Amino acid sequence: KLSIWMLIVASLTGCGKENEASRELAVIPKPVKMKSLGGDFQFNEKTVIVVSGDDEQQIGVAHYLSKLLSSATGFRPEVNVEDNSEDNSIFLEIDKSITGAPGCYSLLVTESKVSVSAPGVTGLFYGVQTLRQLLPPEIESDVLFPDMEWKVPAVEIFDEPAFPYRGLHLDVSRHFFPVSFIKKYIDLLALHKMNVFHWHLTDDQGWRLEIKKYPMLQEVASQREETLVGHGLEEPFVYDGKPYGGYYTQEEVKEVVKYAEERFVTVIPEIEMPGHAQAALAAYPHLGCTGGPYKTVTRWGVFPEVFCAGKEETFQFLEDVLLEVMELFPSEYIHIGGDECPKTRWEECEFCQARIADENLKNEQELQSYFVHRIEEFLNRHGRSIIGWDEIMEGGLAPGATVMSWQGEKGGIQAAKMGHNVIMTPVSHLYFDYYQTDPEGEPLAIGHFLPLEKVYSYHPVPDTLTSEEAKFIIGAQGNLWSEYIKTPGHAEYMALPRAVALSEILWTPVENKNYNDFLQRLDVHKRRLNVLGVNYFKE
Ligand code: TNX
Repeated sequence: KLSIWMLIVASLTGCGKENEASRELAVIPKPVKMKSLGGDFQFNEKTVIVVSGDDEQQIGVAHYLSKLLSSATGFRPEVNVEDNSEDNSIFLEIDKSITGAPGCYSLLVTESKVSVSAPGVTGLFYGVQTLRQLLPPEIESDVLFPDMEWKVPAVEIFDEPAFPYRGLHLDVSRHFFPVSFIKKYIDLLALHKMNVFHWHLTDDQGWRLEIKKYPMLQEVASQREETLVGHGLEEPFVYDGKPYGGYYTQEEVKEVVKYAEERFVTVIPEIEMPGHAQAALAAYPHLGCTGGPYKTVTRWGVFPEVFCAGKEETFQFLEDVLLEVMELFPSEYIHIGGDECPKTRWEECEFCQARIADENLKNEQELQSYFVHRIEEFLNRHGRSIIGWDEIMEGGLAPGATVMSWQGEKGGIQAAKMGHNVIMTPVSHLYFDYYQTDPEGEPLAIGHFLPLEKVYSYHPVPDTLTSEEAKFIIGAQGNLWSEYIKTPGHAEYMALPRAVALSEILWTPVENKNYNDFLQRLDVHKRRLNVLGVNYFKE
């Protein structure tokens, strides 16, 4: 593909040099301002890390960096609070005079030292991620590279995120993923300066969170009788006939939340209601309108059995569950689902109809709104806010709700106009369960087509919003639904590099985005992903 003529032309025009510089500074997401200074800092066995204060989190970032720098190099840089060596140090300093969006930082690399400065620890952590990406990819390795020169190109950077909410989602209900993979996923978010992991913990096909008060959730709702292994036109449903299940213990969840916290990632749990609830109903059938019996669902889709909105027991159950959820997850937001809730059972249910009459509601849409409202009030009383899929707007939006707009941008636009926070996650651009190339030869996916370039082209703020309304778009998120994704390797394959493109959409100012430049940096970045053992999609 590269002809000798192209190489000659490139060397004559100096293109090669530029390429070299952009390869050296192949940071993703692209920093806001970056200037190459020439020369480099050589990291060696005498390099120390110096922190400007004894704040626990700041020291935590320093140790994180020290660990990152140890395995491949064999040096384990000391962390000093006292600054007694000017040269050959990596400084991590809190500097309140630096201003920018939360997470901003500046990074200065000269031949004698590295300084990461930021008004807060989050910024220090992001500065460390940039420093990491400026080091050779081998730095990520667990095995020693004894003869390697650990050079960082001299550079001056100022950086800040364009959006405060930079999310990636994972559905662990349709298929279950082990804690080790959840941690790797969180590591990948951190590498790309993403800051929210949306953990889709419950759905019709499995409830994956231990709730002490309701043990049947573990025993029954986390299990299903068989697993759908594929579908084809000739044979629409193919099952393996083997039982499938799994859930996270509360201890494991605490471990994940702490792991994420150390990487400046907030874990937002999602507990689906009132729809996508059949696994919970299989465990506690009295919470459904008909009283069951129900089974944890084994195929994919939208199902009529939902939480009964008429019975008080439903609210009691959900409040108890949410109390335990709040104990485990310190996030401001709790995601309550709200999508795809068929109303057929409610139409036929005497309890639901009585509720509609008692509360003076017009119809089942308003009953759903009543449901979400009540849960919102409960969570608000405990100092939390709700996020819901855009269907929560049906029948009237709960007053403080944040809307996750997945059915295109329409719901998000409408919510922003009403003064609600919005997270954009449209199927058209951010559904990473869709095919990323010609389906021929690809592992089975849910359908549709979403190539990398289309993801990169996405901008979360629609032009139809005024600048005042645009402020309500707090960011965007990529969703990874796992109907057809059974293994960690397959999840990585679907998520990357599309999530890498997403990170740049959310961090880099839209006017600095350039797809070809991104692809060049991605080329270098892929070497890092290789060393990290990430099974990303390769053209
Ligand atoms: C729609 S997105 C769903 C999920 C499916 C997904 C598959 C959303 C809120 N609901 O239940 O897994 O499509 O792409």
